[in-house]
Amino acid sequence: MDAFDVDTSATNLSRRQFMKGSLAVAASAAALSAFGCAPSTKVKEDEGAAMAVNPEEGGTWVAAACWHNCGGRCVNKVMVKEGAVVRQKTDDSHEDSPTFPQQRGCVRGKAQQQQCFGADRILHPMKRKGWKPGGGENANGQMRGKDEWEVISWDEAIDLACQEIKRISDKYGPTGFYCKSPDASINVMCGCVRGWDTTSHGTYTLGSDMIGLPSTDIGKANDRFDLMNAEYIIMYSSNPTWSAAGTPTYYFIQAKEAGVKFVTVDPLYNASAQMLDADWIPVRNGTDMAFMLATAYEMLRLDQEEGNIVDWDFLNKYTVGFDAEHMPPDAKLSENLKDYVMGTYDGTPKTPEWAEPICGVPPEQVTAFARILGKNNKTMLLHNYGMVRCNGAEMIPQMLMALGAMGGHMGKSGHACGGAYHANCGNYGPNLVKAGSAKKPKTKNPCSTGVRQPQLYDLILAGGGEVLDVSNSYGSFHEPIPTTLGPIKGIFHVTDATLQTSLHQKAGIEAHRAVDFVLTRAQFMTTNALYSDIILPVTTEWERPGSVTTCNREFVYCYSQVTEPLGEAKTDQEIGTLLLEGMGMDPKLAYDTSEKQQFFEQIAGSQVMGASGEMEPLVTITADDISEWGVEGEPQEGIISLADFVANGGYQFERTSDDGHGFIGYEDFVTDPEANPLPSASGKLEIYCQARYDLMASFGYEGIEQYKPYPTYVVPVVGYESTFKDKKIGGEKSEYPYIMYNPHYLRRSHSVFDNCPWLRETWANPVFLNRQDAKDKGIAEGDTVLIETPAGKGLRRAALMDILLPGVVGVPHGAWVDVDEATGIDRAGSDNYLIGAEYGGMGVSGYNNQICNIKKYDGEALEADCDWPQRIVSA
Ligand SMILES: Nc1nc2c(c(=O)[nH]1)N[C@H]1C(S)=C(S)[C@@H](COP(=O)(O)OP(=O)(O)OC[C@H]3O[C@@H](n4cnc5c(=O)[nH]c(N)nc54)[C@H](O)[C@@H]3O)O[C@H]1N2
Ligand SMILES: Nc1nc2c(c(=O)[nH]1)N[C@H]1C(S)=C(S)[C@@H](COP(=O)(O)OP(=O)(O)OC[C@H]3O[C@@H](n4cnc5c(=O)[nH]c(N)nc54)[C@H](O)[C@@H]3O)O[C@H]1N2
Ligand code: SF4
Ligand SMILES: [Mo]
Repeated sequence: MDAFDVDTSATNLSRRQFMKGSLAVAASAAALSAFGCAPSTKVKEDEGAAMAVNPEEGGTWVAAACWHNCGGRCVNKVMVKEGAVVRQKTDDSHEDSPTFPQQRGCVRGKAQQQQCFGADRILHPMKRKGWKPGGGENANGQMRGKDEWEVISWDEAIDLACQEIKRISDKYGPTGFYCKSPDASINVMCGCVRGWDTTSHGTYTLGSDMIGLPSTDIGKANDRFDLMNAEYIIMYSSNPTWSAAGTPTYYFIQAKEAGVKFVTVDPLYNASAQMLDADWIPVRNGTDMAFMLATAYEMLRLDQEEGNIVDWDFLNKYTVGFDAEHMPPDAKLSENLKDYVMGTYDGTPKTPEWAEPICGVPPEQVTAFARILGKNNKTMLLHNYGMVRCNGAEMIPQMLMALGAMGGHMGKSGHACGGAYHANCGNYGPNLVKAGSAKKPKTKNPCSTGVRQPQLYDLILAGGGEVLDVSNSYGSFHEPIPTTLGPIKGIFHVTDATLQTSLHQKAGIEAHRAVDFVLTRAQFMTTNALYSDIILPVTTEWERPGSVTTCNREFVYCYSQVTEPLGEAKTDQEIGTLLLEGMGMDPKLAYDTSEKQQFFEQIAGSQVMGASGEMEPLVTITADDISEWGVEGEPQEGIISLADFVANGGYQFERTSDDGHGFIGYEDFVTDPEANPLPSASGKLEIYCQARYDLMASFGYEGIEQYKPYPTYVVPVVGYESTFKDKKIGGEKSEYPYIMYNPHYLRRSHSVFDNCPWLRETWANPVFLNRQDAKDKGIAEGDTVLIETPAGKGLRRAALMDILLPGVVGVPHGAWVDVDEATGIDRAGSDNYLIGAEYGGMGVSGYNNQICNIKKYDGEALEADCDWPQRIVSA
């Protein structure tokens, strides 16, 4: 690619180098020196990182950040010697035991040193050669992604950026800019139009509280010790072994060893299912509603024929909308779930035979699943969110909750129904330790408009237009505010990988080429950076004073600085400060304390559950500590000294199964529903929910007339039906006969780590194909496959699988797009290059039920990703 002057010598690490981590680090450090910068490392105690010297190695262990949105939160310790990381280890602060487990890291964490010291780090401010401030022709926008780069000074970078920001701001005001989630400096400097998206929690993002669930359905599954009391744990669309590394898998293994039987409902017999020896219910992506409705039908049938399946007492007392006798007072439609399932309204009972052509699950498996959900079993229905990141999945939250309620699986030991997500998966309950706040000032974006993220690109390309503003910020929807936006001329990228992780990437690239100015903070030549004009080198967390994060209810991690900033990299706060100064504004409006002070505030404000049952200060801080750190604060009494807290890498609350800190979700509500109402209008679980439906209907998005205020089967705007001509299941197949989905993949945390040579070698990032599908298409293992969708084309090498449902194609999430400008084909297999902007219902980003075709590629075969050169831009 023209944009890179590529130096491959330091990058293609062999397997032997991978095995010898320290050698490989030396290689990266050498590459940095060649770049005019040898990393220097700060190990002085007075810098806040109290480190235990290891005399044997002559190095120093530091608790180092692993800061990504990876689903885990683990201890990651590095030994720093002569400016390089020479060893790495995980939690060894105490002996490991099932009740007091170490917070062990994953392989990505071990490759973290290549994030900080990687040969491809961006170390200097860079400018795209063809860009000049002033807009229009000066921007030379079509060259974004193709142009060459030049190193410029910080002074020049800030001066150019501020000139352009002022110009755009003066002419167009706050709506002249776009940033998915602006930071304090952007809010103060100019403001911007924001993008909202349904990312992690899919359709649970819309009003979970309105149906009586906690926000995004997180927090009402039980404490880890209670997993052992279940007879069955259903892992619905859930693969914590991949997507929640750290302790969750360990807790599930303990349940397995205690005799709990596992069931997985998933198009893939995933790694968690394999490890837990789960029974597999293979459901086609985006068709869970059909499967769930048939399960409800079978529960009702079995209950009538055999009894003891449906917990009528639970339904009647704690829910509304299941049947005609228990409707919520605000219902505008006299319909209910039970009558819909029985076919009262449409003459179609939602039997397993009705569901099978849609969801692909054999009827006998539906019956078996219905029995497991029966009221006399101790069953936990734990879900992740893959099945709601689908078009048409709007009513899944209500349906899944209805199934849990039909079996009465809430509020009792051994029973649960709720989200099992990220680092808290398998372990919910009030926090026993908690990180303090950094106490940064609050800033306000002068523009309140949030636009559905994938729509923004079309809006930019159209030079502005009408939008319906429906979401204030992540997770909070409101009645639509029709808004007219003018042209967007500037794009900022801060801490999101927006151009890579949002739908409609092809239009996104064009939109980036259409504006006057794109300013990106980056550590590497990421996709955002590649299509920018000015890149400001930002530090990694390893180059900052440190921070405290709440990892799970039992553990807070405290990490410290590993090295001085590499090259000319600066922290986000330093960059924000320079920009504000460049704009002639007071940086104090955005940042009123030092980063060191913020770190200290987090430590001082950290809390632990005390003997009294109240949260109390966690860390003991002396007057000497305060003067050594050079910060402002008051001495306080806690249970661990500041030096130990920093050196150990935080604090873990030691648990036992009878410590009184167990937690059963919904226990208070089930014990006394009047005294402890849920957040819904009726205070109960709303299987029929007028409020959530009315809010969604007010958006007026496509296909809304198909929906009801209770769960029904809806044909999605794009989904399985679209794999047939005329959307008729069973008819002739369409041009795109397969369903594509995006597993969150081991190599990466979203887009992060995709450039890491060790991880590229470890995880190949293939396209997942069913073996028979591949055979039918003449595709063999390792062949280069062309994946075609209505939105774009991408290449990946084939991995053939017997554990993937036929008709399903897995394109792992987050690969850095690499468009061949001649063919328009993306060589990297970026998920979002293959997805457009179609949406309906609530506007969910339907990552997991897109349509595609696959073929053996007749062009040049792809090399393995680990043999691709890194994106190294030389000065
Ligand atoms: N097709 C498809 N798209 C998806 C998904 C899917 O399943 N399929 N999943 C969605 C989900 S669930 C999510 S949560 C989103 C995630 O979307 P993003 O949050 O956009 O993804 P990340 O790759 O984590 O982006 C973080 C970026 O911040 C940069 N960064 C790291 N540290 C710093 C720092 O200190 N300062 C600055 N300025 N930058 C830093 C990283 O290099 C990276 O570019 O993606 C969504 N997109
Ligand atoms: N390694 C790694 N871990 C991560 C991340 C990452 O990027 N990489 N991202 C983190 C973030 S922010 C998030 S939001 C989480 C996401 O975490 P998850 O939601 O757990 O991740 P996914 O892999 O998208 O989906 C989980 C399972 O759902 C299945 N599935 C997909 N679609 C459907 C469907 O329509 N129906 C059913 N029944 N099953 C389906 C998939 O096959 C998969 O086994 O992961 C977190 N952890
Ligand atoms: S799970 Fe996440 S936090 Fe833990 S070591 Fe892996 S990448 Fe780091
Ligand atoms: Mo996410």
